[in-house]
Amino acid sequence: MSATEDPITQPGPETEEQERDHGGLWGLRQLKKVVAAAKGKATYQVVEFIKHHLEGTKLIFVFGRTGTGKTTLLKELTGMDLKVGEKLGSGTHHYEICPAIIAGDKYIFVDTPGFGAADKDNFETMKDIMSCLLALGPFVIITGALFVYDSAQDRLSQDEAITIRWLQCFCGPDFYEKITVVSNKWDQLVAKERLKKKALFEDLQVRSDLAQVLNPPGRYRSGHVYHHGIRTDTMGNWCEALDHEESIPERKAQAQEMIQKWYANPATVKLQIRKELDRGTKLAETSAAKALAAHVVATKVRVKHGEAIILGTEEPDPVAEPPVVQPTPPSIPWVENPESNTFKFWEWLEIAKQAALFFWQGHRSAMEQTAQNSRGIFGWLKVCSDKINNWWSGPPPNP
Ligand SMILES: Nc1nc2c(ncn2[C@@H]2O[C@H](COP(=O)(O)OP(=O)(O)OP(=O)(O)O)[C@@H](O)[C@H]2O)c(=O)[nH]1
Ligand SMILES: [Mg+2]
Repeated sequence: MSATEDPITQPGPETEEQERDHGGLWGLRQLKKVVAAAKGKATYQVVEFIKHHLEGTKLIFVFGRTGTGKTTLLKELTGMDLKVGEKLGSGTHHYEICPAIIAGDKYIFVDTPGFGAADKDNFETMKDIMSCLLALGPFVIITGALFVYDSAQDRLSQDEAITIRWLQCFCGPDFYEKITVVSNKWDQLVAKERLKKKALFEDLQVRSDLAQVLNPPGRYRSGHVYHHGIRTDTMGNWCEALDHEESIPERKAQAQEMIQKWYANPATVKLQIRKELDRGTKLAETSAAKALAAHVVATKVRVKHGEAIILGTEEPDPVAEPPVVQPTPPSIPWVENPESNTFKFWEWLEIAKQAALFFWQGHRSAMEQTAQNSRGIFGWLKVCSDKINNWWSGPPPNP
């Protein structure tokens, strides 16, 4: 093995603290230490390659109950030929990873399976999301989350309430402004029904678990609401719903405009879960984990001392107060063995490599052409040679 192929031991130019403020759970140095400890699994060039090609990429998570139209929305946003109505992935994780360039900026959308899936424990799903952040976090900017909601519904389901509560506790109130509630599928309703559901949805924004995100207490900035596929007049009044099969270009333009407006300039926010883990809280005892286990009717999420916490429904809301300034966290990894099998760190690092390779494909038109012919990153991989897929050392081979 040549010097340039040695496992990574050199730290980057950033200080550990700067790296940690990338928004993720840990910095590139910590990732490099883990990778270096697992000799042979990845080399300096692979990690540097990922770093180079994912630099500045904005990561956006997509949540929502099954069937709300997440995949369809990502298909419209990214131009990828994703398979609607069924899940892709490798069995163990039903994630769709969609890289895209929108107005010249690189994005990765992570379509999550969501909480409440019959075949998956919620805490396991949370660990998957943690693993995704461990592997991709040091390379990308954790930019936001979309919560997709089917407009035909009358209320949030229990699983949706859990997802929104979990999101609040996982990200913390400073991140609420990065959350967009996407109301969807308006074209499936006739005009009269649409008005009725619009009023119901407005009520939900005030009375359901969405209220804390959309109208947070104190100094916190509110999340956004985006009605997908609605044509409005210049005053913002609703005119008509755009058919999801016949008006794809207009729906795509709207969705991309929304992403540009709210996510093009991300301010890095430290995730609440990271603050909790940094001060030694066990993963299972974090507010996010508690949000998964808490009874939806008997509890609520409120903000206290700058963090989202679970309270009993009968408990009084905390008085709005300025957040406590966090002490500098110790520079320890948040978990002893992030590379152990309980976390899918290596799977996600592989995905980071694939996303980097995807962006490496060069200029935009070539990428879009590839995207049109592929079903997300997993589909795209199928069109790559084994040389690329097995590449873990030396310079990157041509795809
Ligand atoms: N009328 C209408 N149908 C839609 C819209 N978006 C999605 N659908 C349909 O709803 C069904 C589910 O869409 P998907 O995009 O697969 O939903 P999903 O949220 O990804 O579902 P899961 O992958 O199971 O979580 C499909 O039959 C879509 O064609 C929309 O805006 N309008
Ligand atoms: Mg889907």
